[in-house]
Amino acid sequence: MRLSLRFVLPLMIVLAGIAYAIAPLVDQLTLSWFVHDLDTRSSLLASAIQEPLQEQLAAGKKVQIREFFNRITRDERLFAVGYCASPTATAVASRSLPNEIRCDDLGRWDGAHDHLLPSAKGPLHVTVQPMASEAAPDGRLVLVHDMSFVTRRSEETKRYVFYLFMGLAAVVSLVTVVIAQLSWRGWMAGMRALLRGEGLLRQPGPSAPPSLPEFKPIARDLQRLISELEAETRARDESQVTWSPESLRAILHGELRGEDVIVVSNREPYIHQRRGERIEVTRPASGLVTALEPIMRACSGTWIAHGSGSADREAADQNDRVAVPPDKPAYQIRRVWLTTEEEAGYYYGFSNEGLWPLCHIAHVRPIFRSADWAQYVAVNRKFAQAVASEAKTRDPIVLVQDYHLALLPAMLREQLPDATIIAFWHIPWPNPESFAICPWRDELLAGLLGSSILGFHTQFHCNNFVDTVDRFLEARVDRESFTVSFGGKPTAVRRYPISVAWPPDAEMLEKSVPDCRSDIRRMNDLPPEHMLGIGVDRLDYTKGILERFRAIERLLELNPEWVGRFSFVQIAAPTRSGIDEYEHHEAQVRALAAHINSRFRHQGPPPIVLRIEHHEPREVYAYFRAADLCFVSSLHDGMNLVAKEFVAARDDERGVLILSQFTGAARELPEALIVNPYDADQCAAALHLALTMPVTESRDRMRLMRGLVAEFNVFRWAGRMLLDAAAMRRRSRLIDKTGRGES
Ligand code: GDG
Repeated sequence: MRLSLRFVLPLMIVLAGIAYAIAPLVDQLTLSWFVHDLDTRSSLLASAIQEPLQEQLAAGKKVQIREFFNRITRDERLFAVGYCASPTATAVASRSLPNEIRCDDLGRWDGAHDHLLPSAKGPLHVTVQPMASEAAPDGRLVLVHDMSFVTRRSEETKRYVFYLFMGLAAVVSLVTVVIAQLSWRGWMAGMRALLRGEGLLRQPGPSAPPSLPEFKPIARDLQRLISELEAETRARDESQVTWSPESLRAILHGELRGEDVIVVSNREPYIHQRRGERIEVTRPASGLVTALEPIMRACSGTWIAHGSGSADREAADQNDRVAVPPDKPAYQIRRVWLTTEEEAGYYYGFSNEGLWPLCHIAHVRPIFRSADWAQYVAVNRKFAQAVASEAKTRDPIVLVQDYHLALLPAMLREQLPDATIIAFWHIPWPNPESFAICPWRDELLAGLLGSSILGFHTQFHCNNFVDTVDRFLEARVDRESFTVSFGGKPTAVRRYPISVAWPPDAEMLEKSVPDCRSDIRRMNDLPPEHMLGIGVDRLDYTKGILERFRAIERLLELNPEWVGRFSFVQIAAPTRSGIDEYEHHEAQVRALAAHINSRFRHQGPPPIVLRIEHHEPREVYAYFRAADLCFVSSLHDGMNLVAKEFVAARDDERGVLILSQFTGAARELPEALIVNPYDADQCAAALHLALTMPVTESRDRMRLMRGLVAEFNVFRWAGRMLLDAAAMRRRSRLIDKTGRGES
């Protein structure tokens, strides 16, 4: 309506102006037409009255002539008639003949252009016609017409012209507004399709909107603009937020209005184990659990995971749920039960003998068995059913974790089409050639592309994923917005570098650094001033524990002054014990540690203290605080949280971090001593440098790293994903609303 008025009013004003401007022209034109009319009329009148007039002139009856003239001037237009026998005669005329018309002055009307004579009553039209007779060869007849009607007609004509132009304005406006409205709707529909990512390609299927070529040139610009605006807003918002459990809770309540959040992972955060008469609760050694547990405490949602503990069923209620943490319940675990065959095929087989080595370049061959794949599909479906039964709304936010559940996003999309599914891939994504060897490559890609957002730790892994899709699937890849459209649904591929809680739980830092130093040394039979290195890992071949030990051996060879003065404690949590490769690896780790210790032991404490057992988080932190250096030598690692935990644990700003260049963490912590774990000499040099580094230098490095981990903590990791999900939901609700409003 406002649009129409904005357009119609100026148009009417312009047309009224035009009407006003052309009115004098119309006047002139009509006047010339009327003058021409009266000229013709006068000639006709003259010939009509010629005969009776000639007769009366011949009879010399001037009085009758005058009356005759008076009679014929009763015609409303004929104002006066006169006759001049000669230029010197007096006119015989009707009473109304103006005084200005005299017989001796008739010549002025002969060549006159407009024949007009102004008078008090209005303009008069004067024509002089020859009226010769024998008695008066120069006789002339004067006919005077009243032209006041011309002024009246001219006023009327002007009015008509004005109305005509106004009418024209109304019709033009109406037609234009209707056309504009129709085009605007079409344009808006196109824009909406673009924003949904549909306008750029013709989607398969009969109901798909047609591709609009006129939008293509602006599509990219528009999408880039939106991403830039989002990134800018996010950066601004993020920089203003101190990321903590409270800010995360505020996001959930503010941005997501406390919507239903469900986490799904293979590993559960609390495991109930039977120890004789007692049930013990343990927390598994898992980077994923370390990261997500504080998030769930803040969100109070539901965490769906495999119930793997020997007392898990006993601890759960009849709905397979248990409230955790046990001492201060904040959220629910919903346990999914797997048979021994399912666990063997899905977890040990396809996930850990297939996908794990496939995605890590650690030179261990992946093993793919079709029986494992069948279990993987079946278990993913089981998890999908559990999510559907736990969802309290038709559009929950589901956070799908890791490579065990690659098919889950697409399965969930079938059951909960309106859900916002965020899948996070915690391990590296290899290059397309490496990934392509998996016989179920396309199924895995299609499964992951069921998610709304797919996250990786680094941009490099995002690029590898998008390259893999581009190479093997019929999907549209937009590298500007980093979005993949598969089967008409877009998936945003994003980098979300994971991190640790900041500040760490107060109980982790309860014991002072000097106390940790002395207690840990005493527990390990090491002298009080002994230099100490620490490594904390699951006992996995990707973590480079063998390479780490070789580097220590090399250090002792190259710098024998450290023999007897330096020991390295390796905490190695048993993991995936049923798999041959892991058993073999554990044996190799034990043998190498024993070999190095036997080689250098004679001169005091052993160089390597190997602790192959699970440790509680407090103990792990005590080791971090007691150590002079921490060595992370992964051969390939998505992020590696141990590196960040070591930094978080050092509130004394001491300690040196040696970090493999093949971890995601190396991209964020350049102040660590970055090494290639395959290069034993380089690693040995880094160990020596760490052991001799001046306090000022190690403090500067540690300060910078602590600044980064504080700012980019795990609450920010989760917060960014949830903010992106919230923005996505707002956008799709707006599109739904405006789309419905129009139809
Ligand atoms: C995957 C990716 C990514 C270790 N031993 C014990 C123990 N741990 C804890 C550590 C740390 C966690 O386990 C290991 O985290 P990582 O990040 O090193 O590695 P993955 O388990 O392989 O995790 C990895 C991570 O997912 C997160 O996305 O960083 O790249 O491979 O928190 O402290 N914890 C306890 N006892 C132990 O004996 N309690």
